[in-house]
Amino acid sequence: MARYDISPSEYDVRGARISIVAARFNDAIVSLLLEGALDTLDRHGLSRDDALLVRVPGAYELPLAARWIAKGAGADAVIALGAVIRGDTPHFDYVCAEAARGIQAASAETGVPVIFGVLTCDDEAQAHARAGGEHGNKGREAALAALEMVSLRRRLGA
Ligand code: INI
Repeated sequence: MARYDISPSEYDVRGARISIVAARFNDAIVSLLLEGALDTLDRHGLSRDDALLVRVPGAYELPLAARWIAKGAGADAVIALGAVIRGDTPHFDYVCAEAARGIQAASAETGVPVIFGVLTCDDEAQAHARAGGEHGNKGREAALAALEMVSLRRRLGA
């Protein structure tokens, strides 16, 4: 049976062009996700000097910028990073829903993996716990997902 179950030690990402689009809203959290993602790319041999970093106002703007990058900038994968934290109004639900839906649509429409690295949390403590705290760093996990998808695409010849 042919197997396509690629572990980090088997990633094939030499020369991969990874772009990151990061929301500026909740920057204290997003910067931690960004550092986790960049450090993970470094550890897999991709220089942060070669990565494209684009900032947008908030998570709601991530999908459109990701689509622009995926279509125009020759990216092998785009990592979308943001942090949406629940407030007193339903605004949170709209921002989360559109970020998730739009990021999935950007992937489907362009064929470029667009990775969902957006925290959706009830409060800042939950966000910190997932941005280098007790639940790890979701920016790091998003970077690993991007590297795995690049590797999978190369192995499948897709
Ligand atoms: N954007 C975020 O990235 N996180 C949030 O928590 C957030 N909240 O809570 O409002 C948020 N709002 C801004 C939104 O993403 C857009 O930038 C704005 O609505 C302009 O389109």
